Amino acid sequence: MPKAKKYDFKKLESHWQKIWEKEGVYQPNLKSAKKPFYNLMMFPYPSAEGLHVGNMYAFTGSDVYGRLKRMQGNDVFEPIGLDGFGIHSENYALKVGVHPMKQAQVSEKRFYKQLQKIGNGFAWNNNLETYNPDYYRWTQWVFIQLWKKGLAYRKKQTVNWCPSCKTVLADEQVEGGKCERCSSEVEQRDLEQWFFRITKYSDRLLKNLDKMDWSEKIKIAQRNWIGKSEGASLKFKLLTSEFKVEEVEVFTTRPDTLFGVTFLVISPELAKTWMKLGWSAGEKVKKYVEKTLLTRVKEQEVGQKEKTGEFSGLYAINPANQEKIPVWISDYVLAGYGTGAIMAVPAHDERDFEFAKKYNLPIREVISGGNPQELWEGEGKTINSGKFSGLDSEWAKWEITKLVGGERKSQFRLRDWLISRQRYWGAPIPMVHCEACAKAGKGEQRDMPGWYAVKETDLPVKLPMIKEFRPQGTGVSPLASVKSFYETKCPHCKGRARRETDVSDTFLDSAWYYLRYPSVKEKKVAWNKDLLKKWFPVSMYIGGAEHSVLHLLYVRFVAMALKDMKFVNFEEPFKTFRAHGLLIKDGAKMSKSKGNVVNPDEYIERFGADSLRTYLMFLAPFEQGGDFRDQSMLGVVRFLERVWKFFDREIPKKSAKNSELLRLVHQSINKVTEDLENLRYNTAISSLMIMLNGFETHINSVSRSEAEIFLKLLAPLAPHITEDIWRSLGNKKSIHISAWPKAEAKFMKVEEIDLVIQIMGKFKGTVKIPFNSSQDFAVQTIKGLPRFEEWFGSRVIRKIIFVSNKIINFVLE
Ligand code: ANZ
Ligand code: ZN
Repeated sequence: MPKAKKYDFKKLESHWQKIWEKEGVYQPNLKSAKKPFYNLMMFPYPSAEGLHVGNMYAFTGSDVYGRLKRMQGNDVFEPIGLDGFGIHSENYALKVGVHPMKQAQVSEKRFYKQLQKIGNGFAWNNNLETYNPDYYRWTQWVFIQLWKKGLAYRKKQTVNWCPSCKTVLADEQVEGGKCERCSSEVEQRDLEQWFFRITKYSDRLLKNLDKMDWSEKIKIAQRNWIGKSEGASLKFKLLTSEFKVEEVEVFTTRPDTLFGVTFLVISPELAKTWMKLGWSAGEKVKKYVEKTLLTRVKEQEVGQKEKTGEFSGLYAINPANQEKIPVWISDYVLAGYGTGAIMAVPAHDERDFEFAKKYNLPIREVISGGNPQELWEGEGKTINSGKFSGLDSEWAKWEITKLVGGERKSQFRLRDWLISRQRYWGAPIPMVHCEACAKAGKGEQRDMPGWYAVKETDLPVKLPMIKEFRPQGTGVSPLASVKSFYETKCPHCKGRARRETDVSDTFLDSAWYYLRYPSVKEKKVAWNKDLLKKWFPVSMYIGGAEHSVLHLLYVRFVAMALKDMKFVNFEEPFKTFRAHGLLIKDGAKMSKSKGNVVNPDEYIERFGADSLRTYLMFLAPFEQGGDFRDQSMLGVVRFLERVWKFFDREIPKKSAKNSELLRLVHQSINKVTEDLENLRYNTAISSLMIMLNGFETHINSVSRSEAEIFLKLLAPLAPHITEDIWRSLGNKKSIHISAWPKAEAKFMKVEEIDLVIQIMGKFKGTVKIPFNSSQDFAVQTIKGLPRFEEWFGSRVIRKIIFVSNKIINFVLE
C-alpha cells in the first residue's frame, strides 16, 4: 500500500474471481493430490428463477469450511452442480410455459452465474447436471446394477384414481372418498410401479448411525424413520374351512399380554385379500370394506381419526388359552405394517381400548403395575396369565412366545423406495418388457418374467424431445404415447418389446452424484477407481435438515448396495455430515411459497459478495439459523470498510513485540480456528471484530506479519477483500492457499504483575495477579491471602481505589 483507494468491491470482486479461475486456486489436481479433502454441499434444484439468499446461506457456510481446510494444507475439492431433473423443475417449466429441456439451459446459465458471484471456491471443471445424458447414462447404469443384485422390482401399488378426471390423485386430493376437483367417487387402482428394496438394509442403515459423525438431529430422524420395533410374530388359528386361510399372523411388541387378547383386528386390505381367496363375507362386511378402502387416510393421520369397525363373523383361537375370540375389521390397522393384522389387548393398548369401548368388547387386565382404574401400557408383573402369572413382563414376553411357537422378530417402519414417476422430466428407467418372453416364463429375474435391463453398452436411454410433455393424467408417463421411444427389440429373443416408459424419481439422481464429481470427464466408467480410493468417503457434507430422511437415507442405501457389489470400497458415503440452520425472514422460513424470498443479486450489487457472505455467517450460529435483517447488514459492511481503511497505510515490517498485541493476535488465532472448525462462524466474526478494535488501538505497533494473520483469519469469510489487500502487500500467491496461522502458547500465556496493596494509603505488600485483572478479581485474591485478617481485622471496607495493573488502595471505616 499506501493507496488511499476507495473500497470498490464490485471491481475488486469480479477481478479476483477471474484471477482465481486463471490461477486454478480451487482446482485441485485430483490424481496427484497429497491431502485430499472432499468438501461437499447439497446441490441446488432449479425450481425457480434463481437462487435466493437462503440457498446462499447454505453454500457460503460450506465454502467457509472448505476454505479453512484448504489453508490448513489440504487439497480441497469443492464441486457444484445442478439437480435439474424432476418434478420441481418440470413444474417450474410448466409454470413459465417453456419446454423443460429448454428451461434447463436457461436455469443452468442463471444458477451458475449466481453461484460464481458469491465467490465460492468451486472446482468449476467438475460440475455436473443430472439431466445431461452424460450423467444420467450412469444413473441408468446404477439402476441396472441394483436390478442385477435383485434390489429393483415391480409391484402393484394401490393409488387413488378419479375416473372422470382420469388422473391419479394424491391422498391430500381425496376428500371423504370424493375427488376434490369434480366430486366423483374416487376409485382405488392398482398400478405397477418400480421399487428399490431399501428395507433389506434396514438393520445396517440403523446400526451404522451409532458410529457416524453426523448432526444428532439427523441421526434421530433416521432412527425414527427406520423405526425398529422388537417383538414377536404369533399365529392364531382361524375357525373356518370356507377359504384357504387357516391362520391369522400378527406382529406384536407385547407377547407378554397374550392372555389379555379378547379379539383380533385385521385391516380392510387384508379382508379384501381374504375375499379374493374365496371368503364370502356378509353384505355389511363387504360394504364396510369397500367404503373404508376408498376413504383410507394417510398413515400418519390414522391416529387422529375416529376408529370405525365391523365384526367379520369369523372367530379365531388364542394359542395361549384356547379361547375363542372374534375377528374384527377396522381402519386403525394399517395394511403396510407388520402383517396387517393385530391381536387386540384393550387393557394395555390405548387404540384397542378405545375400540373395545366403542363396540362393547371385553377388557381383561394381564399386567399389573398401574392404577387398575386406568389403562396401563407399561411393563410390570403378569397376572391372569395361567402358569405365566407373576413374571416380569419383559421375561414373560419370550416365555409366552416360546409357549405358543411364536417367533421373535423385529419389525421396521421403513418402506421400500418407490422409484417410478409417471412424468416426463426424468431419467427413463432402462428396462424392457417382452410379452413373448413373459409368456415363456423367461426373464432376467426369476420372479419377473419378461423383464430385461437395457444392455449397458446401449446406454443412455435418451429422453426424447417431445412436444406433449405435460402429465397426461392417465396414470402413465407422456412417454407412453411416443411410439418411437417405447418400441424396441427384446434383448433376449430379439422379438418386439416395449420399453418402460416411467422415469425414475429425482432422488435416484442425487443418490450417487457425489461419486461422479471427480470423474465427470470419464466416458467409459461411472467413476474412476483410483479417484475413488483417493477421494472417498466424502470428508464433509453440509446440507439442509429437511433432507434428513429421504435423500440422506437413499444415498446411504445406494452406497451400501454398491459396496456389496464391490463398486465402491466404503459403505457410508460421508465421514461427517452437518445440517445448517434455516434463514428466517419476517418470522417465517425463507421460501418461495411463503413469498418472502430475498434475491442475493441485489445485495451483492449494493454491498458486495464479501459483505453478504460475512453478514450471513454473522447473523446466527450456522447450524441454528436466524433472521435476515437489512439493518444488521450495515454493521458488517462498516466492519469491512474499517478493515480496508486499516490496511490503507504503510505497515512496519518489524514487530514492536508489544506483548498485549501479541496476546490478542494469538488468542484470536486460537479462538477463530476453533470456531471455524465447529461452524461457529458468528463468534469467529465477533473475535475478528475484537481483533480489529485492538489493532486500531495499537495502530502504530501492528507489524506486517501480525496484520497478515488478521487477513488470513478473515479470508474464508471475506475471500475477495482479503485477497486484494494480501496481494497489494506484495504476496505473489493467493491468500487462499497460504498457510493458516498457528497460535503460539507462549504468547497466549497471561503475564502476571505485582499489584501493590495499600490500606488507607499505607503500603502493606504486593500480590501476583494476571495482567489486566479486574478489580473484583484483585479483591477476591487479596481476601484469600493469609495476612488478610491481620490487615483488615473486623473493619469494613468503605471504598476501593483501583489502578489496573498497578495499585489497589482500601479505605476502611
Ligand atoms: C398387542 C399389544 C399389546 C400391542 C399392548 C401393543 C401394546 P410399534 O411399536 O409401532 O411397532 N400393530 C401391529 N401391527 C399393526 C398394524 N398393521 N396397524 C396398527 N397397529 C399395529 O407397535 C407395534 C404394536 O402396534 C403391536 O403390538 C400391535 O399392537 C400394533 F399392550 O400387539 B401390539
Ligand atoms: Zn423376448
